[in-house]
Amino acid sequence: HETIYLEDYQPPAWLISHTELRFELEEEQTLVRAQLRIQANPAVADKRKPLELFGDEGMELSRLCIDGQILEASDYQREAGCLRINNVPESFTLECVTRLLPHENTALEGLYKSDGMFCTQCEAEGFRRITFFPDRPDVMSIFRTTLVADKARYPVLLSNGNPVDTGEDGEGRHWVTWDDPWPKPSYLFALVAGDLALLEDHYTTTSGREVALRIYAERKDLDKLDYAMQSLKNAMRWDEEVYGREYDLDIYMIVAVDFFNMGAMENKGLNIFNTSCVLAHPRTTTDQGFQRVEGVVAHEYFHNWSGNRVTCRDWFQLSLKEGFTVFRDAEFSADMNSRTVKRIEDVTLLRTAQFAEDAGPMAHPVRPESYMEISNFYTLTVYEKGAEVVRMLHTLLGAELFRKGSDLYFERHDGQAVTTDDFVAAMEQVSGRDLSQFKRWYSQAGTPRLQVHDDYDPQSGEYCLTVRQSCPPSPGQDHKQPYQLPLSVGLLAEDGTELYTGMLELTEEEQQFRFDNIARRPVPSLLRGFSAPVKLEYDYTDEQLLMLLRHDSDGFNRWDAGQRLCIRLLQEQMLRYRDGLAMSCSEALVIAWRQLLTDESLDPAMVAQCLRLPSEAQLGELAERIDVTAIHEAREFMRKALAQALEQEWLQAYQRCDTGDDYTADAEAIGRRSLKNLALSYLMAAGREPWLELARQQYEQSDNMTDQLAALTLVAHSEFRETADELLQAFYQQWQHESLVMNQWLAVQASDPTEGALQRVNSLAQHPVFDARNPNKLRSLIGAFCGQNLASFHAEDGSGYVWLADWILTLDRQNPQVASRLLTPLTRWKRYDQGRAAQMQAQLQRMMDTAELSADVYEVVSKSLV
Ligand code: B3K
Ligand code: ZN
Repeated sequence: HETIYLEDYQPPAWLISHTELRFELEEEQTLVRAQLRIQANPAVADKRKPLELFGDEGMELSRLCIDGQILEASDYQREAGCLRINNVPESFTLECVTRLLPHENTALEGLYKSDGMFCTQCEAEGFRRITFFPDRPDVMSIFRTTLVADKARYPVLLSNGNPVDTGEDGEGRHWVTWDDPWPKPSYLFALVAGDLALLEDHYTTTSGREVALRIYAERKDLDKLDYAMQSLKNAMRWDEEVYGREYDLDIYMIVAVDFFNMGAMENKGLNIFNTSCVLAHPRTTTDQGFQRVEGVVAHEYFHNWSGNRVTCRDWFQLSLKEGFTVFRDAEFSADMNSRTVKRIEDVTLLRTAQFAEDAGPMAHPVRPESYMEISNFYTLTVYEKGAEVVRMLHTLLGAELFRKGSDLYFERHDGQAVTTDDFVAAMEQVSGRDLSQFKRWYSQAGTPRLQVHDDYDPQSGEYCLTVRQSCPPSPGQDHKQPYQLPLSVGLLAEDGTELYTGMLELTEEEQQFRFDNIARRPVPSLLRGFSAPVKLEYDYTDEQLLMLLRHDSDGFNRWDAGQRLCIRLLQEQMLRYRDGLAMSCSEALVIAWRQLLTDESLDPAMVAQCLRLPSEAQLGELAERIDVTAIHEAREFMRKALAQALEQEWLQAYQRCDTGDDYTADAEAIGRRSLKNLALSYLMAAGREPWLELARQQYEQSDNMTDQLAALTLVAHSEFRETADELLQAFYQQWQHESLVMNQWLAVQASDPTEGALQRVNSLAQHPVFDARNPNKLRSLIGAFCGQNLASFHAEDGSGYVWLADWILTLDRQNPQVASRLLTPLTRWKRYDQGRAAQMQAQLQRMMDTAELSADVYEVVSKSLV
């Protein structure tokens, strides 16, 4: 397996102006005829270069012509994913016919079948599984695509752009030709053929273009498309208002497919979505599911500008489109719902999973420098940290200049394939600032650490903050240069009055900031709104944190103060547990929580966020050595203690939030349900029979999946095994025909921490609702067990590790991308105690010793073993 380096980038020697494709879709095979209009790239000096096209090794080439002349086998060479043709003219038409077997394509890359329909996934390098092509994002061409298929089986034939012609071929076959006027790279190509139902609506853009909006799904899911449609219209309006970006075709299509490696794909004019990111109905979809649909629909829509009209020069620039688009969709969701809650959720994900990635063997900069398999770099670092980097630019420049910069970026690079440097250059130009130091955020990996100290001189009234920044080494980067970053700060008096509010800018390794006329020693509120993706250390007292939790004017930092306090208390209990001492719960915490829980003037969504203990995964990320058992025991102890100490208050909060209103998916209703179900979870943790009855009642009487699934999960994870089995069985009976609901059913059981978890997941893998070819099912079973059931996965005998490794080896032959992704938990072996680390390492070694690993799994395993 070969490594590709950013520094080796060369512009393409050949350009394609037009790509004409004809797909003969049949049950046993698909024939693809591609006609490419090719010219030598005038910007590349060496004109005698052979033509090199990418093409998957397994793809059958049945015809190859240049300007109508069939090529002899001696005119070209095929080797390792590449087709080389020597002695081609300056400009010519290449015709190429390939034969594909979509029904055997289990990798779900290129052309494949999902539940009887044909669909494609081409990002990043799937187009080379369809035909021979310069399959790289900086080669953009105009596509015209004809699909031919049996009319009864595949009445709907879709591709990018607009339908321009259609007809019947006799023998029950029909065809449709699609024309996409916008030049695009091959990774944005898509087709769909199937028997699909459709929800149609329309949208008028600010300049008056009428756009048909069509969302396609299986007929049985037609009632689950309204929310995606509304989200799409909201996103279109938002992008016009906030970024001045309009849609540019007459049709915008979304198709829902059940077999999909990721969330969704932004193919030009024809988005293809994992059903889990588009279908939504109150009866079958949780609040979280609704918000995911809204966010992903918006994300893919926003790519039409940040990704499609302006695309990436090469895959090292992936964050150019992904980081920016995640920032855009996060701001959209913040505007549609609660800004602070959205921020808390995003930061929690970053701190839990991205920080862990930064500290692991696959750590890489937002703009990676090398890769073996690009699919391994669709990561939290490229997406979420990349979005934080764009957010910092927004903070440093301010909203107005940032918008000017984005306008300039879109205008200057429309129709081009560009780099993150080009993005930053636009921001530099409009602001007149030098952002060269800032660009270290793109080139250096690892999570920076900020250590803050303060001094106060009561005589002079001067307060001084000293900030030291550092960043730990990461693979290939031993020493890091200081970053430029915005540090949003408030200074509070003891009674909570705000004495200072502002944004400090860090550029040095160590810097001091002085504040005058401060009458008393203030409490600093640091890194407000999480203004930079760093780990901030300041030696707060418990009292200071409690004060911030009550009074900080920054909602995010109010929450964060509470979390810091919980983390500290949990870490103390972990030590006590390890030393065999009795654990205890702080009375001050109970009092603070009681205040939050009983103050009816507070936003229930925020209260719920504040009263949630940090997850086991997050506690693990924070630990030097991860002690799975101590984390689990300390957290369970605290949960139970807080449950019992506040039992009446939890019940009152439950009753207050249980309004009996009809289901709506707005932020307020979602916030109420989140506090209600959190209260129920603490009542269940208190462990008394009446609360089991309350949960059962909620399970039976709720009219929405949020409440039903919350109750099911709590009972299923409790010691009340009889009721647990009864409800799991009832849930199965009720929902066995809803594939997405069955995913939840699998995940609930896979994440059940009670005794015997491995045995349960093993038998679920044999259950008829499970299908090892469907990535959603794999994530629900294997992903949930290894990622959310930490105590079981990390069982001391190593059984969880062997189980995962067995799965990876099986899946790698079938779907390398999914295999490589599921492998993540094993890569963190160095963070665990010796016994566990050795067993995890042994499983990685076992995989390494297996012949013929895919590039995907090979890259992750080999880097993890270093
Ligand atoms: N751009 C796609 C990612 C596809 C990755 C395939 N390996 C989804 C998105 O970020 O919008
Ligand atoms: Zn994206």
